Amino acid sequence: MEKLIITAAICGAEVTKEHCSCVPYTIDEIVREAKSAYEAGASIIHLHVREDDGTPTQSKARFKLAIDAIKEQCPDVIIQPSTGGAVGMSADERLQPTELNPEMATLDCGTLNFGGDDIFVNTENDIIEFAKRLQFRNIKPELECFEKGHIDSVLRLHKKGYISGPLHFSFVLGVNGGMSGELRDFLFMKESLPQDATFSVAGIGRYEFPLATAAILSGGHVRVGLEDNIYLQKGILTNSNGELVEKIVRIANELGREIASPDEARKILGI
Ligand code: KMH
Ligand code: ZN
Repeated sequence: MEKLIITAAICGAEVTKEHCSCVPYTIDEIVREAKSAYEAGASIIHLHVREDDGTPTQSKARFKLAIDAIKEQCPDVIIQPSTGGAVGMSADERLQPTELNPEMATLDCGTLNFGGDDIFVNTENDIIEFAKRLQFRNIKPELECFEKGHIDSVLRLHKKGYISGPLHFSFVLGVNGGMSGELRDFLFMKESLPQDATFSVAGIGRYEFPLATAAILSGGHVRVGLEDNIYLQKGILTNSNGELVEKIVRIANELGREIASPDEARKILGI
């Protein structure tokens, strides 16, 4: 089996220090969390940024500060800025970090309810515009799919040439409004992919570690981090993103799956 690529989603846009005190807001805190994840074995940092008071922002300048500071501490890590940002942001706002030409960025592949009254809007035309931007700048898309219909959209847009291969999917399962993170849902998603695609799984909340284990066993890759889950185990908050990554490394070691370095991850993903 290929080595395991671990992505750390260290910050997100929704989780706050009230949920878990180690959620990073300032640049120093973001670097601290990225470094802890990288040193534990993460080869990709999925990055959102915040103002110092915790407000989510897609500001190009703020991303540049964070990326430069992370690169000083973790020189070879792959940085994957979010183009999802936070619910309610405009497409132009969300796309700002692509102007920094990162190696990767997310591409959200469909609209869904996002808990409560929020709707995370990604129309087909939005997806095409975002995909064109990534293609133009030679940025590898991480194809975030929150349910099976999103995979179908990707395959249709890939056929039309809007999304170039090799395709790398990320199943984000367990969002309230998206597909749940039961094993059967994961298997349905995985079996819907073309043979030559790679995939990673991000299980939200209690789904994080069971789905990570399923991904490790089935040749997929894994995303963990405070964006998705703040608990190390039931009722025990994590002290850092690094602790969440360490747990994945322990599980992977037990199951005989080696961990990919950032350069090995680049090869696997065709970056
Ligand atoms: N914050 C969510 C609304 C992404 O990073 O591309 C969207 C999100 C997806 O987190
Ligand atoms: Zn995100």
